[in-house]
Amino acid sequence: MKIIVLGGDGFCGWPTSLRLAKAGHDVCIVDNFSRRNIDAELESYSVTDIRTLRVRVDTANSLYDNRGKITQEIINVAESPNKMIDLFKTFKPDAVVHFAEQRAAPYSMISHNHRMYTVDNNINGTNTVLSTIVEVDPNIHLVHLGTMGVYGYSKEFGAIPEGYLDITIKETNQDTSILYPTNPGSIYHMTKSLDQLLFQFYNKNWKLKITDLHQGIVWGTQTEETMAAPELVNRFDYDGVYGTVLNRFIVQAATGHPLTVYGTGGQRRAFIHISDTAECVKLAIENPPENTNRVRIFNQVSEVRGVLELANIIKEKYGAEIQFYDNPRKELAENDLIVHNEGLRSLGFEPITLSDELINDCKFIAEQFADRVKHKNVMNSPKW
Ligand code: USQ
Repeated sequence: MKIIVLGGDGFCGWPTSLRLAKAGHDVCIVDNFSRRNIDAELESYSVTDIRTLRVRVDTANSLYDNRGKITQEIINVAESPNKMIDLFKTFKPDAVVHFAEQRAAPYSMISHNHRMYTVDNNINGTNTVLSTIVEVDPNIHLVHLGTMGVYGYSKEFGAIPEGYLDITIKETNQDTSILYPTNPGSIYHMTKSLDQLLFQFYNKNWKLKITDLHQGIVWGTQTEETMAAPELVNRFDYDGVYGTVLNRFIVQAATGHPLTVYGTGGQRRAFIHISDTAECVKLAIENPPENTNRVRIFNQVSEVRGVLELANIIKEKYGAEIQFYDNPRKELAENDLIVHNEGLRSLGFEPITLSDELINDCKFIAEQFADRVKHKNVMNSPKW
């Protein structure tokens, strides 16, 4: 297949692009390096020494001789509707993967400018992709990286279904299913909730083929493909803005920082290893929806874990200390969470769950690059 990966230089986009190319698909990576620019803004860089996109792509192509070819285009998706149309007309994709959104909840809550940027970038970006598909070829399958955060994290309506909630309308006693009521906890998560409305409308009006993947918290850094050469190494964030909780705990253990549990650590969340991110996107692309009656929504998650539970695992393994901090976020201090993930499983997804080996691999990388970790960035989250 021919696949455009929007945001293909990022933490999830890069390993996914490699997985797709290795599977024989031609991949066009579109990126404007916004994530690398934010590194400079926050003065906080990936623990690993990531190479330029040019070097990454050339290295991958030299390894994948008889497989898919990777090309790159530097485009700001949200601001360049005409360039997007030209690209789609020349590349003629069968599928588009949309990772090109600002993805950190804390970043979206720093200031007025950060709220504006996150909404402008994410909503315009998604609308541009959808409108480009309408204009060029409505048969293109759009695979979007959504988030578990659109549901909120509660058992208010029971176990979290895959996008749609079965309800009975009291007045008519009629059974139906509705888009799950959204309950975002940050401006970032709110943009992914708004994305859902855009998808519903474009699907209703133009019958677009859309898969929205509500992903949990990604942990880990390397995949089989990014390990194939040092030039392919994936990024690894540990700071209080972009670092996700388990990766932060692993870097903290590797650098002698106490494990930073926010509040009581009673928050339960869905987790997925970075290798499964790539695998699930590949499965969604290779198995497009059978019809366009509605947007297809899958929960892209492997397992549910508690924050304190994870801290205790890292503490036991590496003898780290746990420190409790006032939670900088407005979120439930404690919650229960059950999440359905049968959709991707029915396509062959076999979740990689937390294992000593994978945690050790991750810690090994953190130790290797420990001198790149800036302690002042560990607790730089804004409060909201
Ligand atoms: N937390 C701590 N200590 C830390 C960092 C985080 O206790 O040092 C807690 C937070 O308070 C929160 C939980 O860990 O309860 C998860 O925080 P996180 O920063 O790992 O993840 P989050 O902000 O939810 O965002 C991440 C990704 C985002 C994705 C989302 C999936 O950055 O792109 O959409 O995970 S989900 O959380 O399932 O909505």
